[in-house]
Amino acid sequence: MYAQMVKTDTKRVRSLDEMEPQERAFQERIDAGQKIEPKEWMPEDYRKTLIRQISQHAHSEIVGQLPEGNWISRAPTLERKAILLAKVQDEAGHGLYLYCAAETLGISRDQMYEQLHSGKAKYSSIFNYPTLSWADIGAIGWLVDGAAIMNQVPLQRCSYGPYARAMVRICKEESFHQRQGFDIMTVLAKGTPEQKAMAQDALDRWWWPSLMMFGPSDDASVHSAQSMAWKIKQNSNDELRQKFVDQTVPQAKYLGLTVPDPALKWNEEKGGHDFGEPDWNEFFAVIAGEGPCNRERLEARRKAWNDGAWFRDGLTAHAEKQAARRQASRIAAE
Ligand code: BYC
Repeated sequence: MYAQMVKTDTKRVRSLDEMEPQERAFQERIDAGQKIEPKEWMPEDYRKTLIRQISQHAHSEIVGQLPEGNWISRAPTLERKAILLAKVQDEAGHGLYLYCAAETLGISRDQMYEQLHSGKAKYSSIFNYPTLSWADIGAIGWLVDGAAIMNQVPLQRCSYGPYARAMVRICKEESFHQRQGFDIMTVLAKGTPEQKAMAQDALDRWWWPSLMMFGPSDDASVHSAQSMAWKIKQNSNDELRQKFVDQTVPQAKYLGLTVPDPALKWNEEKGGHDFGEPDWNEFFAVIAGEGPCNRERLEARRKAWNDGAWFRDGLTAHAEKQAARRQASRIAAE
């Protein structure tokens, strides 16, 4: 099944000599490390790639609120509840910065929501898994935010200015999120045998989906080569996955937890870990809408959109009234 799902239309990246003068000048600016700003000329495919990636990223932040929001009312202490509430609110903020960055490319917020609600736009595979215990909130902060940071720190150097700048604040907040997750895991892992078992169970269930966050392996990645040539992506999916494993394995050791991968082994020669292959059949099923929670997540987003219609209508009516009043007083003053 996996082989069938791998798209074969990977585009070959064209050399400077094969480009028209305008595109060549654009590529030379990218190669020189210059930022591209909204009103400047850009190839249509560059614009489309950015809209796809940034809007998917924004949707991930918004849908990502759901599995964690599930535990706000059941957090074990008032302090944990306040911290989780703040984290979930941060995710909404990240979504907003990213939607704003995507809007500078000529797509409207409503169009992006429509693409999410119709199932046309993707969001991160990771949020299609359920949060079954409090330890899952620790595992999400530690592993999911940890993977997000690994992926997003290089995005601060993305060639498109508004995306790169949005990522600066997002990365700072993600670091706090990762620390709070690791703190939850530390308390559980050093707690009673039952608490430690909860932490291990969460690691067992979130490890492989976290590795899948980096996307398919490099040979199956359709967009990487062109996105790297445009410096939208700085690293390949496999490079970042390797860095994540190397960073996280010592943290699991510190916690006294076992990474659920029998193939995991330090490789002295390469200076990194060897590790097993994620189940790519599962990954492609999840991104095709067949994960454990896909339907529930989309249904929750559609419901939120429909429930908020009266509020959006009210805001629009208010803005129109204000504009009409301003117009009337301008005419009266003339
Ligand atoms: N999930 O050619 P490839 C967060 C799709 S939120 C779903 O390698 P690309 C957080 C890919 O879109 C984390 N789909 O693609 C929030 C493409 O399909 P289409 C979100 C995936 O774009 C709240 C196809 O597979 N982070 O951190 O070069 C709380 C082929 O892939 C996934 C971002 O969005 C996936 N995991 O590379 C806590 C970061 N992987 O579009 C945390 C920005 C691949 O052709 N995005 N696909 O239909 C990226 O860096 C890149 O888009 C990816 C994929 C590395 C994800």
